[in-house]
Amino acid sequence: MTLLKIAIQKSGRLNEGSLKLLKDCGISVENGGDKLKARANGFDLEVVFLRNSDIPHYVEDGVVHLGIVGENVLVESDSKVIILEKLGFSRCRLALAVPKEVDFDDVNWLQGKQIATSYPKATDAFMAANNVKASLHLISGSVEISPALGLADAVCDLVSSGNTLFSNGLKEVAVLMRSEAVLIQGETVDTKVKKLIQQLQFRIQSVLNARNYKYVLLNCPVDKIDRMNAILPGMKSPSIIPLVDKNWVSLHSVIQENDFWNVIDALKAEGAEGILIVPIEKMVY
Ligand code: PRT
Repeated sequence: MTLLKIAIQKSGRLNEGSLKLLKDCGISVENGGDKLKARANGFDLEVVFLRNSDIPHYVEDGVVHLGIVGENVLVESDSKVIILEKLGFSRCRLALAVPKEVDFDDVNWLQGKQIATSYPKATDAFMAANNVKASLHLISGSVEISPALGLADAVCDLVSSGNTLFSNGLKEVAVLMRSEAVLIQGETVDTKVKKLIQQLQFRIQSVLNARNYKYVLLNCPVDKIDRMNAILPGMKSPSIIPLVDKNWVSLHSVIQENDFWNVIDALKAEGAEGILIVPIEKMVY
């Protein structure tokens, strides 16, 4: 029997989101103690627990077929892997920050300065693209403290809420890249493994689609159906359910999460009533 092997982060910011994604795909995994690997239930899958930064190498070498990593890690790694899906969790940005009292007009301020970072390749590429000559101070953790210690003039680090920068008296002045968890695959996989990857990817896509959409039910006057239809994007077009009151119908459709409030406001303005919003568990095209 062919067993698909996937590497996920052993502990850290990606671990919970990776296990939750698998769970939503109907795949449960025991994530206990010092276990380095576990056989999953619900799919022919073995899960290997590794460090985020090591996962691209294991995928490239074919030790595992798939991996879930932070996209930013791929920039720093030389591994040849393919991104199959962006997974929508562990979102962050790699940003340049300087002490808040600095009068930072543009990147030329960095000429001849020291930048502390754990992400040398992305930082070097940014400086080269902007014709800036600065020296890098490579630090593996607590990068944000280095300007206060006199070790660097600026930092280049991952930011999500921005609280760490703020509490270290720094301000964000440029975004080098945006990152989220991604599903990666090696460049070559055999046919049987490819089939399993496609099955798993199909499940993942159904889960991600569902996370991006909400199911909406509303009542509207019959003479407003066309107006509502123009507002509701839906998958094809809304379903119409007759009501006991012949002058009204119930419309059912789906709305994309990022457009949600605009659509609801427009529906209300056109006279929609009794609007119900329901989460979707899976969405299969
Ligand atoms: O040890 P291992 O190699 O497994 O993991 P790792 O060193 O990559 O560490 P981990 O678990 O911290 O991060 C895993 C991945 O999560 C990263 O590669 C990113 O893709 C993603 N991610 C998302 C983040 C953050 N958000 C984040 N905020 N990684 C790190 N941070 C740190 C950042 O370095 C800074 O120190 O959080 C601090 C800033 O957070 P805010 O919220 O104060 O802005």
